[in-house]
Amino acid sequence: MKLYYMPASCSLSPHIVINELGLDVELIKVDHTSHKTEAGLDFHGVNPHGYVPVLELADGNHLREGPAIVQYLADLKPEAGLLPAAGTMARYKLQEMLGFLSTEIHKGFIPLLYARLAGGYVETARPKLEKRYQWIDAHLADRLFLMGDRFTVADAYLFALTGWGQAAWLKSYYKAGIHFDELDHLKAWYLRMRQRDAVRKSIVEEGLAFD
Ligand SMILES: N[C@@H](CCC(=O)N[C@@H](CS)C(=O)NCC(=O)O)C(=O)O
Repeated sequence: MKLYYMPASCSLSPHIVINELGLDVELIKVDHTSHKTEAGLDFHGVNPHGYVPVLELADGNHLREGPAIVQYLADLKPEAGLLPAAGTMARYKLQEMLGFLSTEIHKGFIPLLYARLAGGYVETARPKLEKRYQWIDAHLADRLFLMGDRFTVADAYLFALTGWGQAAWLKSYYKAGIHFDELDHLKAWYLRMRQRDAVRKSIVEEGLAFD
C-alpha cells in the first residue's frame, strides 16, 4: 500500500494509524503547491480533487477521505483495538466523532488557514472553532482519549488538526490563531499524544520539528 501525504497536514492522521499498527506502507510525499510527487507524478491523476490523504491499495484502487482511510487501516488489524467492531453502537459513536472532527474542526480551521482571503469572516469562524475545542476540552476531563481510556483513530485525527492550532505562524497570521491556553485537558491530552512512539515516528518521518 501507499499513503499520499503532505507534511503537517490532515494526512498525519492515517500516517499515525499506520505506525500504530506497524503496517508496511510506502509514504509518497506530495508538494502542496505544485501537487506533484517527489518522482514528478501529477497528483491529480491519483486524486482529481488534489487533496491528501489518499491510500493506494495493493490492487491499485484508491481510497480517499481521512475518516474512511483510518477505519479501513484499523480494520486490517482489529486485534490492535484502534476502533470498535463494525455494527456496534461504539463504532457508530466513533463515526459520530470522526464526522464532528471532519466537519466542525477540520473544516472549521479553513478560514483561519486562509485568513487573508477570508477577511472579516475570521472573526466569525475563530470563536466558533474555539467553542468546539472548549467542548472537546470538557469531553476530555474524565477520559484519557476521545473515546474513553483507549487510543483510537479519532485521537490520531484530532492530533493532526490540533497541531495547526499550536503553530506559531497561525497564531501570528492576521491574528487568526486560536487560543488553547485555558484548555488544560486538551493540553494534557496533546502532550500524552506526543509521547506515543507512533506519533513521534510519524512526526520524524514527515520532517516536522519537535518543540
Ligand atoms: N475531505 C478531505 C479533505 C482533505 C484535505 O482538506 N486535505 C488538505 C490537507 S489537510 C489538502 O490536501 N490540501 C491541499 C489541496 O487541497 O490542494 C478529507 O477529509 O480527507
